[in-house]
Amino acid sequence: MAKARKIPKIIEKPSSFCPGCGHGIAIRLIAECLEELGQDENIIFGIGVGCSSLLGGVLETDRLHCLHGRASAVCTGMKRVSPENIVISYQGDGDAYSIGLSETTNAAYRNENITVITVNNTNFGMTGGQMSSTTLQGQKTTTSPNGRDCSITGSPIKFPELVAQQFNVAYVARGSVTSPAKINKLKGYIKNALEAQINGEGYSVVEILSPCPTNWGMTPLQAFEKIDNEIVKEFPIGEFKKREGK
Ligand SMILES: Cc1ncc(C[n+]2csc(CCOP(=O)(O)OP(=O)(O)O)c2C)c(N)n1
Ligand code: SF4
Repeated sequence: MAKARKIPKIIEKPSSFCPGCGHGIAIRLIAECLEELGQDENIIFGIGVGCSSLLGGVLETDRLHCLHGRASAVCTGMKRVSPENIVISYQGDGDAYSIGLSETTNAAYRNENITVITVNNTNFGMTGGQMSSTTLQGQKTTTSPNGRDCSITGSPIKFPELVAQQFNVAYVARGSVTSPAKINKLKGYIKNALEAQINGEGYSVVEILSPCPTNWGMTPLQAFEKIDNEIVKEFPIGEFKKREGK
């Protein structure tokens, strides 16, 4: 009989995410990585506003719920005053790249020694599926009922690509949760990001392509297929900046 997987110690309660949501997988992976790196009692989360904020109900850990979009700035402060702690900013795409684009970008620009995990489900999930900076051209949302028109709204923001190409940071990757193989790869990315912080190498960011079946009006399976067939074409997965010497 297959051995049951051990639940990380800091996972305290079941999550309240919708069925098929990717946030739960992301949080589980972060908890596993923290435990395997011996950092699960040394972590402070800065948590964004949105479904990302439900992390606070799942993990028994130190955390600060931040004003909308400001988690990177809050994490910068926490890390600077308490450099021995591991600090993770956990945010959605709307929080990190729309409302908080300035704070998110400036922390990367300064190469702050923090780790930012952004869950990109191409919309504002918690408030009912409005268009965000990552919504695809033509994608219908509650605020783009005819499909996003990038000639008016600008094109989807590719934050990992921007940071990897323009800033002096330690580690940048984008992963997905749509298959066990991809989840394992993603776990490796999260671990790399945390190791970069532990070693004082500087800023690390991992974006996670994540389904939002509720607002996409799909079954969980259809939502996974949308990521694999459509979303990865706009947001390719992989490592965009590897750690030096790794
Ligand atoms: C200052 C402020 N503006 C707007 C809101 C409303 N609001 C709550 S969650 C949210 C969207 C979050 O979307 P995202 O970051 O993509 O996270 P998701 O829910 O998809 O995980 C918005 C606009 C708020 N709480 N505070
Ligand atoms: S609304 Fe979307 S992002 Fe929020 S919990 Fe449900 S599926 Fe997840």
